[in-house]
Amino acid sequence: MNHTPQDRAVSILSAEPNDSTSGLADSALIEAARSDHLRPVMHFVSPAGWLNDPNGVGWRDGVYHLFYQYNPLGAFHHSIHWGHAVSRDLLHWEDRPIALTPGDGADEDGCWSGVLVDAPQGPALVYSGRVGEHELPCVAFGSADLTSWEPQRQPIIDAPPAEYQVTAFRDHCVWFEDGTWRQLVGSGIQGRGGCAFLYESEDFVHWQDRGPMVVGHAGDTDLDNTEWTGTMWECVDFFAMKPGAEGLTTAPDGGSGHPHVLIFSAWHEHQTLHSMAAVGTYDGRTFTPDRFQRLDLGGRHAYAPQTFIDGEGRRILWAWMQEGRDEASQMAAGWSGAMTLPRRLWLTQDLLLCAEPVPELRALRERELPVHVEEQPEQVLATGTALDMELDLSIPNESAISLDVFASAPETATTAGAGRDSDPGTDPDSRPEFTRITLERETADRLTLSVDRSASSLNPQCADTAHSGSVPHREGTDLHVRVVLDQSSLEIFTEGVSLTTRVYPTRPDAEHVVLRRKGPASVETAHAWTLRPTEQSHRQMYPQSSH
Ligand code: DQQ
Repeated sequence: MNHTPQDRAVSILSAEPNDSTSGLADSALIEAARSDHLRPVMHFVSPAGWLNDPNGVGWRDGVYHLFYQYNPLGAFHHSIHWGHAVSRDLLHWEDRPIALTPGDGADEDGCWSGVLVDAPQGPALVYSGRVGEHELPCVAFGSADLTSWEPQRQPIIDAPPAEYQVTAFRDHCVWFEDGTWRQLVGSGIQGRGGCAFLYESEDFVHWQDRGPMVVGHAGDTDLDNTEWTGTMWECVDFFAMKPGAEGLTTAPDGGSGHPHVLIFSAWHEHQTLHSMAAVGTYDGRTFTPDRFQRLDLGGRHAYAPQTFIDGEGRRILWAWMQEGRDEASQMAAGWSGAMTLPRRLWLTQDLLLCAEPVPELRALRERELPVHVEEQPEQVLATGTALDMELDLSIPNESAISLDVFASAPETATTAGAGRDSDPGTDPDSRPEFTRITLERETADRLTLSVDRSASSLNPQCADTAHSGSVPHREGTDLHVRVVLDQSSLEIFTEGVSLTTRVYPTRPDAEHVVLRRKGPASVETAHAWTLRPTEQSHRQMYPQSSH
């Protein structure tokens, strides 16, 4: 397989400002970001600069809180702060002052990922303070309105458990269970696999080591195996969930007898691989996975997810939509990273963790486009680069349906097998661009969903590897597919499976959606809407309090 350097990003990019754009004034960064046509218009993005993991996600008194890994100095991973934004509808966000800034002491080189907790002392952010190349658990206590924070600048756990040789030790999940505070720290044990260490505390100040709650099996290093669990588990997130479409969920509860879910991001030697979920049994001390699954078929483009329970009792997830263009392009664009759409989770009776966009997102539909499905095997279905589409499909045996999105004008887009390497004699600037989504029948019970990015961009510095995976679906039953496009992001949802990726079209006409059918497949219904932009009109790199 031909991997461009951007196919696997490292969790710590070059880390030092080494380009002229890093010295840009705040207003110039914001202006650069806003003028980039590849910046999503209805996904959450930082004012400009760098964004990675969602942190401290939560709901309090009707308000959603989204904290996130943020570098206000520029679009590179360095000196990580915690940005903060609030929303009442999960769609429109208002910036709040930066919550955490690296300081003297335990977080002098960065305030890495963590969570928001209602601690006995009041609101608390439990996060990973970074010094040099190492992280340790830290805490900051905050005001009731969650806008001002006092980092303690002392680790709350002094070191990883001494009896294990760990691959790394960071990221947190904290809950109250059976009269005790519990904390997981993401890690890995050399020679064994990723793991989550469990700690307990009576007072949220002193934390006792209870050993590994669960250890994976690293096995052989296989970076191309999309189901490999890696050698370290980043961003652990743990909760109970009852099987059923309602997604009934609680904090972990070893006495409940309910299935438990551990979400983590598989990592290996600075490479961010993909997010996964383990579903299994928790007895209050040990978690025994029955199965591991991919959380999203787009690999690192839906990385470091974190979940919370909202006022309606839904478990909602955001993940970091990591970029797929090179570092220099990110720096020049003045921004990097976006959140996925907020997704509601539930567990099937077969203990498969599923996701779909929250229904609130329908409110962003601006205009319904006329969509007429015709008989011919290939047609333009819609035009736009910020679109929400819903289709009901029938894909019987030996058939497939493809949608080319971000596709240049059809005369060129329809060239069979066209791709960057397929016709070296063609003028490079007139080659077609398209990103091909395909759903193909595999068995009576299963489809394959894939995305081919080999012709997504004429810019050779963009990730071009394909994504694919299985979708459980019984032939002859309804098949509903949702596709959301937002400038450089693509999210596909079907049967509870999601696939998130990033593409960077360069051609001004790369705005068509082209439908193709193979064999007896058919489109029963198809709808498309343009999407309303949601970004606030005035943003600052260092937002001030509105109170
Ligand atoms: N991102 C954070 C870490 C985490 C990683 C650093 C995952 O805490 O392990 O920005 O993307």
